Amino acid sequence: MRIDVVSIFPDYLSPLELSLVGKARTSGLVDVRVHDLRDWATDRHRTVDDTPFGGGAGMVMRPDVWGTALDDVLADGGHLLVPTPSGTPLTQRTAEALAHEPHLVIACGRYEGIDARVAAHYATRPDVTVTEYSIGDYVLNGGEVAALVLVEAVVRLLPGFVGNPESLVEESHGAAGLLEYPVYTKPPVWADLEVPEVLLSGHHGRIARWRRDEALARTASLRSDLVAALDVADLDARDLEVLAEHGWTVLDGELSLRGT
Ligand code: 6GU
Repeated sequence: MRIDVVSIFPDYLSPLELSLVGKARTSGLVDVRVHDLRDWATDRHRTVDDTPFGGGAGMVMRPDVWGTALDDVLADGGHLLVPTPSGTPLTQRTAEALAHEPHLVIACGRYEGIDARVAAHYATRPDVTVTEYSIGDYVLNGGEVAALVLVEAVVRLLPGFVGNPESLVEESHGAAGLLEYPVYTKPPVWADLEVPEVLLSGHHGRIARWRRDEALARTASLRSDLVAALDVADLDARDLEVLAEHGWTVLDGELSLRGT
């Protein structure tokens, strides 16, 4: 996979050299290239922004500078990703889909954002897909951190990245649609807190059931949106019992929360 990131703060993306993403780069799994948007500016001051038409606070990034930059990095097509708090939420499903693509380009905006014609223009190219995405309901100063988030979420899913592919299945927001169960290691007692006895029992069936109960209970407590999205066909009698303890019942084949 190839990933190009365009930013006016290329140093902000140096964490991509570190840790597992850095290892994936070294091993040739992914080719990450970080570009300075100002390299495509044409004036002496390397200007990339201007005042907004219609007035208002802040500066808007110019479409002409972005256009020459993106024409270069998207010369052979690709998936253009634009981090913005007004984009569609980035989910594990998005990351899984992007992990199958050969070429991602991330256009990091700063100031009040990028002139809206940039996304509109590239969306008309048959060899380019445009996705504006958000990493949550809060505002960042620019897209760089959101670009790091996307690269890490996608690169760890590339075949050959993780030693044990099973660790990808059970984790939070994996295929089961549940938050992860709590995990423990040695020592068995720490700060007067004991590791749940079942985990020391060696009964693999009981351990699996306990973990699923914990995942269901945690998801029911913290993320009713995830419970509502579960497929009842994937739930067994014990699953429904745990969910019932948190107020969920099946009504017309759908999970529904008591009092709603
Ligand atoms: Cl993707 N970009 C920016 N600038 N702010 C954000 C965001 C993205 N997601 C949440 N806040």
